[in-house]
Amino acid sequence: MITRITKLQGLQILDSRGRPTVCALMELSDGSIHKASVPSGASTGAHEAAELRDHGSKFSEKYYSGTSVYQAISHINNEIAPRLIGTEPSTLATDNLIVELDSSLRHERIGANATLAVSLATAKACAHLARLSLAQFYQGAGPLLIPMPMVNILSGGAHANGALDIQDVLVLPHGAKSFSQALSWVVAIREMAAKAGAKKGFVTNLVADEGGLGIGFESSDQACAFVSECIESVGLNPGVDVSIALDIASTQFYSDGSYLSRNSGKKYSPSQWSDQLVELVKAHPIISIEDPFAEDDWSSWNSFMNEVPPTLQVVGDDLFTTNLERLKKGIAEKSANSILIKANQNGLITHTHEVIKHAQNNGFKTIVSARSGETEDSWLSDIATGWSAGQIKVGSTHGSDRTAKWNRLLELEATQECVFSQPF
Ligand code: 2PG
Ligand code: MG
Repeated sequence: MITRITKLQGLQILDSRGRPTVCALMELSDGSIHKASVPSGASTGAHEAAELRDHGSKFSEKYYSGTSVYQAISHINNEIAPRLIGTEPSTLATDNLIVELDSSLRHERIGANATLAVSLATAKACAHLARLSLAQFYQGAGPLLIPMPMVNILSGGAHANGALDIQDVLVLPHGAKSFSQALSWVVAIREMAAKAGAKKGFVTNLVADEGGLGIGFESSDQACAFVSECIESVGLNPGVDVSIALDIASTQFYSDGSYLSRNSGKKYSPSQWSDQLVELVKAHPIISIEDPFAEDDWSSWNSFMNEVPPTLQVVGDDLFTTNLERLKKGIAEKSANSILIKANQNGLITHTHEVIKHAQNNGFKTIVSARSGETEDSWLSDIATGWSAGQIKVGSTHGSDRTAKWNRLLELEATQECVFSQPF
């Protein structure tokens, strides 16, 4: 007997920053219900799919300062649901329908928050019908590849009120033999950072959006040296067991062709900024650097790639915005060697899957990433695993919006046949 969609409902819920976001509930004729919630960014790229918020519309809810998502929800309930009810769940059919209803690349009219919620709820319903977890549904036969965690220790930029120019100082525990061991190392480093930071007189009991410490170091150099010390203080070897990853998120401080450092108070031309970063990478055990240049400063990306060792992971986040055309340009121009994959930058799960496959087929490393505004939903861990991403970035180890993802990976590792990714 064919199982059909009997109900699809959008609703407004809250994300980890206390802002409204979209959740979709899909009910099937076998009585099962599949729920998916979408995240939201702060350092968003100009080329991302467009979230629909109610600012200035008749839907706008005063106490949410225009950030409510009632229009997006009404699009789910009044436009998408009537077309999907009675059909068999299929991710391709759902995503094709959405494209038919809103052909704009950024899903401006329906809202990428609405489109992704429905797309993901459909994927969960399909996995259920196949009697598989979402990870296995995408993986097919064979052991699951549990991704290497990239974990936030220090936060700056838009996530911590500009405590540091750069947005994140993260760690990659690439010497670990299992995901659970990797996570235990990172928890120890995060605890050590709080203790050592307090000893140096910093306030460390306030955490940033993603659970990292918003310590106001004077420079990126100081912040990297501090994280290296913390790695050593817990008995691990920087550069061997655990290395540093940076998310510069430089679009945030790029203006009129220059990079403006709040830390140094200086203005850098792209080539001076590149020199700064090359020095930083040389001085510390850094193996990954994300968004070193602004989202449309393409030529600087390519020059930087020629300057740094090929072993350095150079990651495009705002540069690519999980968009196939931008990725193709980046591959052709040798702008980067890795891509951050965020489903809500794209808006549809099948299209996001195409982007990651294209990146992998072209030798790029891939990192599936959460957003700074998250929910307790853990689909991210399943898709990172099922799509063999190799790496996952979720923020820090604090906050149940973050631990939901880590805990889901611990569960997969403990209960399924798995191998732990070794991308470095
Ligand atoms: C990023 C993300 C996650 P946001 O820049 O990589 O850290 O931040 O969700 O604010 O874009
Ligand atoms: Mg980023």
